Amino acid sequence: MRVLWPVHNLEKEYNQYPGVMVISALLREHGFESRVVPASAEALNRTVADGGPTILAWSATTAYIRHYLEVNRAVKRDHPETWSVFGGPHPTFFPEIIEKEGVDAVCVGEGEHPMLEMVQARSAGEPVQGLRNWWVRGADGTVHKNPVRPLIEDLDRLPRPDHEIFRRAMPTELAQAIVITSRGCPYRCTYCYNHLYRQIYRGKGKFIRRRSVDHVMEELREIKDGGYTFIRFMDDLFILHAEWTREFAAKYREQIGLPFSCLVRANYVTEETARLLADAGCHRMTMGLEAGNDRLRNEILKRNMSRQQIIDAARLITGAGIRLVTANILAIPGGSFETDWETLQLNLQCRPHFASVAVLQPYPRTDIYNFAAERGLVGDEDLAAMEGSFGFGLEAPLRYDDPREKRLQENLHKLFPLTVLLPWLAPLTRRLVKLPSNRLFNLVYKLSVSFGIHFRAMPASTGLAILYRRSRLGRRFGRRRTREAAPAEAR
Ligand code: B12
Ligand code: SF4
Repeated sequence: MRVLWPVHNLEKEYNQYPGVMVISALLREHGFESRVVPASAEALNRTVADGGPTILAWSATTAYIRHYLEVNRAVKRDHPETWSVFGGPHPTFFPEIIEKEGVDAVCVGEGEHPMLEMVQARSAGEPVQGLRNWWVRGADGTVHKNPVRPLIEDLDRLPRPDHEIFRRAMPTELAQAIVITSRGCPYRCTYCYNHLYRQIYRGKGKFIRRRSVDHVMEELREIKDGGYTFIRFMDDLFILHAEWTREFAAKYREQIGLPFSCLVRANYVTEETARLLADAGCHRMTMGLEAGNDRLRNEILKRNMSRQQIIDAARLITGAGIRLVTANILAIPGGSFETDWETLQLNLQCRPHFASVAVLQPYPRTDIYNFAAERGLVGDEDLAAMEGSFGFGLEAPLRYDDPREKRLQENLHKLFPLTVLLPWLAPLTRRLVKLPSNRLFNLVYKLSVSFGIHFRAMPASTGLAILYRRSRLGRRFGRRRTREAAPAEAR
């Protein structure tokens, strides 16, 4: 039995999916073939046709689900014998996608052991209807809805993530590696998936868990040997545990030393942490600023932090020589263009190296979605746009009584990163946002984001390597190189 993990736009993707990597490691440990493949119907049909029994394993966020369901449906029509399973954030919150054509089973929550059991049972020809965490469609069409098992208590017992699965599938060498050292977050921000996850797992074990520093170091040594130049820690709150951070900083500096980035929260940034991580090689910290207006930030988004905490943390981070990237959200329900402008102002005070900015995507079933829906600002029919956006949309999904207000907010979104890079533009930006929406603003947005990510948020060599890799030239040249180097099973 082989497991294929389809990934959208694989030839341009430069990130790996840690959830897929850890499940894949477990499957390979148990002798199953597991590989990442391009998520297109033509490519999948070809691959499925020339192999044995196959499980298509889709790892889906809301922004990708529509596309994945469509491709899966097309493949299943030609190859009904293939078994299609879905997992990841969207299926976890919407196991109802089991009703969609071509979906055989949906995994709710953590997928390591559920997936292993599913693959073992399918290859042995045993029934799968009763497997925990799974919603399974039976032969007669009945849907079996099984409860989730407890959360994995000790993350050190999981195998090291299978970075090879992405390296083999991607056309050129990858520059940066994504690593996760913990699961869970103590906060309940209304737009984030954590409060929903908590509800699913209430009474099913400790929510916040962390791998030991030594377990993480083993993974990092492999990554270093693999030739990566940058490590991107994507834990929800990397500096949550002060003692862990101290041990990590000392060992990382000694054993790894590659530049890295991590995600932090203003109220956890201390002088000591910033200094320790800077000495260890921290190149960038990404910090949620989210909203400049206190009411929006604390009452609506439930961020639980003051302006002063944000300003102090920014000073500590940049003072330690670490690059600062802020994460911001515009078009928040209950807000306006003027509150979005306050967000820009707070960024100008913090002086980040780059400001990433999104128009709020109120993902269904989150508290912010319910808040907006109760006020008639969003409805089920608006979900379609989010389910097919492939990332942050350029349009605000909220409904507006006044189209001018929507235009102001959307235009500010496009000009935001550039204005933070060049603060003297602020008076001009305030005038420009009144113009009709136009393609030039979209272009300015794309160019300033690309510049900010590749040259301000990453070391220039990594940023350039990624840009090259995504370019036509890089893809053509790199593909040849990988063909020569990759083992036959990966082609
Ligand atoms: C790392 C990360 C990324 C990485 C990797 C994405 C990925 N698909 O793995 C990158 C940088 C590419 C990324 C991009 C985006 N991300 Co992101 N990201 C995260 C982050 C911080 C950690 C994810 C992670 O690795 N967790 C650890 C692993 C072990 O958990 P996991 O991924 O959930 O996987 C487990 C289970 O879900 C399950 N599982 C997962 N897939 C499958 C598949 C099968 C078949 C099975 C059985 C089980 C299974 O088993 C896994 C192991 O237990 C999460 C927040 C979070 N804490 O989860 C946001 C998060 C997943 N991202 C989010 C978003 C919105 C995005 C983007 C849309 C943003 C954008 N502007 O483009 C894109 C989508 C890109 C994409 N194709 O997925 C949202 C998704 C919300 C939603 N409802 O969909 C999250 C939840 C954050 C949030 N705000 O709430 N992201
Ligand atoms: S602090 Fe970050 S990860 Fe934690 S709940 Fe808030 S947004 Fe989510």
